[in-house]
Amino acid sequence: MTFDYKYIEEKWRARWEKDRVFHVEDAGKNKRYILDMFPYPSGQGLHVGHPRGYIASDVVARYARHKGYDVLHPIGWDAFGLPAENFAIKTGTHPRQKTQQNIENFRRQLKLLGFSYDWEREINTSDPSYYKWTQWIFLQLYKKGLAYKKKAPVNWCDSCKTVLANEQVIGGECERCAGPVEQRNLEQWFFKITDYADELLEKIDELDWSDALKTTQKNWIGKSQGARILFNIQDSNFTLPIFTTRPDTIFGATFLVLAPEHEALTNGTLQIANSKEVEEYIKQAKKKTELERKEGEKEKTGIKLEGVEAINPATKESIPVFVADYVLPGYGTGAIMAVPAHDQRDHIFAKKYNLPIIDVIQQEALDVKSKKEKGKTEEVYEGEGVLTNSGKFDGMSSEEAREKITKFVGGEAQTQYKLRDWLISRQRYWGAPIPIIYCEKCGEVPVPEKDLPVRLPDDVDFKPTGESPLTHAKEFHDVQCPLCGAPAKRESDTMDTFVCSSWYYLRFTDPHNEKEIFDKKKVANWMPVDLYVGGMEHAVGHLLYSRFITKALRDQGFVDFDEPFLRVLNQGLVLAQDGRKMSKRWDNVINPDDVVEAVGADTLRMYEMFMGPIGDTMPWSKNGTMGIFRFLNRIWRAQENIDDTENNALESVIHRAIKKVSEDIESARYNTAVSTLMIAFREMEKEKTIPKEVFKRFVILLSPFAPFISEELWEMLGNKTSIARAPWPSYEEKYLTQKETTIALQINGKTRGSINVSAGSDQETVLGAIQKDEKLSKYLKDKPKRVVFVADKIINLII
Ligand code: ANZ
Ligand code: ZN
Repeated sequence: MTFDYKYIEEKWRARWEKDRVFHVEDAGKNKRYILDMFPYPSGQGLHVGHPRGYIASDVVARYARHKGYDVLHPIGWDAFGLPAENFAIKTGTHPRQKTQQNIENFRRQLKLLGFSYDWEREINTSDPSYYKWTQWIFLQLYKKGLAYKKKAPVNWCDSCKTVLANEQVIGGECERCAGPVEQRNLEQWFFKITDYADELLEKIDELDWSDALKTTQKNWIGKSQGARILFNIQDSNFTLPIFTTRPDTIFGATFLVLAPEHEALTNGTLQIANSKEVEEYIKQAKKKTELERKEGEKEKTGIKLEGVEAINPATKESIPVFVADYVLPGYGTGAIMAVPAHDQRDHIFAKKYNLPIIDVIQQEALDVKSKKEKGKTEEVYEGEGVLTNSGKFDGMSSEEAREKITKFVGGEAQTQYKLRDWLISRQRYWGAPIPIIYCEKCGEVPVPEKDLPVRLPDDVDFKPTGESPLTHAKEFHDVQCPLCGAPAKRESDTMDTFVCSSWYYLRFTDPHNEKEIFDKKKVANWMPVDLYVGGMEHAVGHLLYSRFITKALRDQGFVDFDEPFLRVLNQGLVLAQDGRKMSKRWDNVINPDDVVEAVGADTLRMYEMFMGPIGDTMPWSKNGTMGIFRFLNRIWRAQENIDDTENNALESVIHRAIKKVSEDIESARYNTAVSTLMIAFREMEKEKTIPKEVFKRFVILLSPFAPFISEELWEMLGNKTSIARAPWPSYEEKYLTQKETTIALQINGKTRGSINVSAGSDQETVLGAIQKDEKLSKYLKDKPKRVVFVADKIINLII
């Protein structure tokens, strides 16, 4: 008998669909919402790395069904976005058509792998029935002042011809095309996520997320406690506020620095003698990316503002003022007091322009000595210590001095966040239109809710020009003002696709609702998501945006919980066999279609769980898949050895496996769950026969990992309904604690040896063990006339 995986998989795929096995209606008392980060349906289809997270979540979803939960396990498509549009520009295929094709391929591939999605809940963010509600969310935020338009320095990618959110700029480059990102002053739409900065930060600690994920998000929000201190400008009424986290170092502040974007440089408040030179510098600075400006080691550039002096409020001495691009706009006040002895950047700058460097913080005495001995007094000391050269504050600890000095110079405590408002407008075609109309008389007018969706027109020239392609779609663009009826213009920017994905998990609870975004009761019953599986790359974008949207909707009474994702699991990458990332460029991409063809979906699923801890990055191994394939074949053949005998040893084996596999699934150790199955099965194989009741339970344990073969075996064992909801077996303590005992083997009353068996083994089991023992099996060559058996003690063969 061989394992005809092709036949079996096809059979069960069809059966599941026909019987709606994974369809779920409403959440009962015991619900589990298990979610994958829904995919962007790219043209390449899936490679074997993509399903790793999907398999893990499917194992959990299937396990939860066995445990009797109502399980919501949906899937859909994050279908708007640049790749489809770029493809359209290259080939002329409409993004809608291309996206549709890609979705069909993705759907086929996911079905191939046997994921237990409720396909009746499939959603597509580029469908008007979905983006209608994305636009509706925009309007709710707009009503509360959480969506606003303003001119601001923003990230511009000149090859994608669009602005980008801060979260889409990776190391100064465009996340999509890796082109350089420059700063431009443009009018754009923002969501006011900063209103929620504090709550977003505070609540992270309550979540069951990995430390890496939590830290990344915390740093992105970037809370700094510091002070805002005013510096008077000499011979003027003008005061310049700066933000510092180290007011304790103010006696060492020997100059001030303004960001090139600082308004005081251009609005006439400062009498700058060399304004031409300064203007030139400002122009140059604009060409740099934020990363180039931030880079620590590189040389710092700047220009002294001639004729401008500030007064250090602590020392009352006058100090020069510079413009330099290492000070960034939009953080703090865009101006700093520079303390070159205790800040690396200021130090580099001071060295270059020959500015005084005054030590004001001393390390602990001993450290200073050792530092001096090493001749390193020149180095910048950025840590805490004891004040020196600081007048009456000398000798005070830096911590204590922070508060005291802030008071002394009339400053005020200020909390500062790195998080910026979320830039959501894009000058691209393939996205959800922003529901705003501009009227000459009425100004900015939100589209009335009854007029939603604002449909994305199909017939548009989508070549990017820097202006949104929708500007040129006359019928779309030229409209009537909803308030006064005068001719008006529709907003032609579309929304960042991250807006679409910031709320899709809510829609899955009520995906076909045409009257409202979702039924409040359904959302309340299913949410929050119990387990969310996806890539670490979403730490600061998607996961943060979703938390914000949830909180904004909560504050308007649409949902009644604070956090969307209680537990997040980040799967590691699957590398190619050669240890490199899978890439077309290296021709090392492994397509799951081929693997399924060669060894079946069960093997692929189980192998990807077995390859290593789910969070680790692992290379693909063909040998590894073959090992799993052989394992499944052995299980298949084991059917031949099933009977109704009892076997205490195997009873104990299966109880232990039940315990371990359950615990492993619950704590995301899918790899050790698989090895537990392997170990248990090896024990079963050693026996002449496997009791049916043991095998049955084994098949249930197997089914989350290898659902197709499990269904087939389940049916062969005489079951009429799908294994998907077969109750998960339970274990009893008494079987777990069972120890081994040594039984003496006697022949005609004389001891000839001994054998180890699990305690409580019956006569059959002990005889079986003797049979298998190399040395003792000879005593069984002739059938004994009689057997005297004392459990756990003696077996006496009368020959
Ligand atoms: C004086 C000082 C002395 C500073 C010292 C640091 C060390 P975080 O922790 O990231 O919040 N800063 C303030 N605004 C800035 C801006 N717009 N662009 C660049 N740098 C800016 O950093 C806060 C510190 O970064 C502030 O504290 C300020 O330098 C600088 F021994 O003030 B500090
Ligand atoms: Zn009007």
